[in-house]
Amino acid sequence: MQPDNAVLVLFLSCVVFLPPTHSSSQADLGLCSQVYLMYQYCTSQQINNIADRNFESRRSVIRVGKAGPPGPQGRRGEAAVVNYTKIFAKMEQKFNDLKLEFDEKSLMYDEMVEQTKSNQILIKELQKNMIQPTIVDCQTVKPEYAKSTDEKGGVYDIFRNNKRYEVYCDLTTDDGGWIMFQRRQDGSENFYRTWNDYARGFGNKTGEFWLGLDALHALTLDGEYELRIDLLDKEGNTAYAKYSTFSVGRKSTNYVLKLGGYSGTAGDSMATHNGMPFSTRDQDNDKWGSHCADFTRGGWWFKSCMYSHLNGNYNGEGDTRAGSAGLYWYHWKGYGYSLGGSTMMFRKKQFL
Ligand SMILES: [Ca+2]
Repeated sequence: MQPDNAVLVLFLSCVVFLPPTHSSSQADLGLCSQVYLMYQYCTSQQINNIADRNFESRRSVIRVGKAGPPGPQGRRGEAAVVNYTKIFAKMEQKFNDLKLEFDEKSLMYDEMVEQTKSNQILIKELQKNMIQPTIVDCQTVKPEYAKSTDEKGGVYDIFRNNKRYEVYCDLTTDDGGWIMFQRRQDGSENFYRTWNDYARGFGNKTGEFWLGLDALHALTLDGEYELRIDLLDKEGNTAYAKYSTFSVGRKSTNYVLKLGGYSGTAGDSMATHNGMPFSTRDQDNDKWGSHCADFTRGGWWFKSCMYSHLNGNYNGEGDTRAGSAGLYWYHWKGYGYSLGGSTMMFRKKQFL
């Protein structure tokens, strides 16, 4: 039995069972009154104990009045109820602040990643620019620096005396390392050109082209070079001529040709041209009374006039007629046959 219930039983007992004598009844009723007050006190204490465990319910509880003992005093300046709404608001604000900070940091991270990528590209460019000037010919080119490639080689920049030359490198034929300076294959390029054109070069390095007499002189000036000429007829047959020495003189010599030491399968149709200056449609330096370059429609080291001429007119497919202006290599096909293609290239001699 709960204490407050025990007090209630005591109160009821004192009212029912006490003898109703006048002298003693008032004193007994006063006792009952005190017992009743004890019951009220116990009841109020029980209610307050429950309220202490629940702040919200505590607010709706009717507190004991002046008759009961005073309840616990709250702290000054603070609400009796915990303000969860305010706490949530502060937490939300803090969360938003952290999210903002995180977004800013993420943006900084992204910018750093982009900057790192740019720096890596810059470093590669710097390394390339530092390494490239040491590449002086097609024997030292690095595949990663190719501007374009095909099954035999590719287009590269090489450097000689601090000057850049864009060349096609044949990296396959006869152990590779060749700087190509002439290619004929389809008649797509006009070779009946002026002195300045032949001096500077023309055409497309991946197709038909002439590298240029200025470049030929600069690139064969120092050291010893060998020359290789590959020929293709209209039936798909090939032949080659190789010379163990090769150089082209300066402009003041009209780019005089020096070569010797023939070997190969095509026959030596260049020996006649050794020591001859270059001639073009607008500059006659040949030994003939007339104008070989004009007569044969192309620039060459003409004498009077030629046993070979690979810069003449290119006939269409299957057309081998030469006339006066075909692609000649006399010691392979004679004067009556115009070839289907040619390449001319040189490389520094290797001394083992
Ligand atoms: Ca002449």
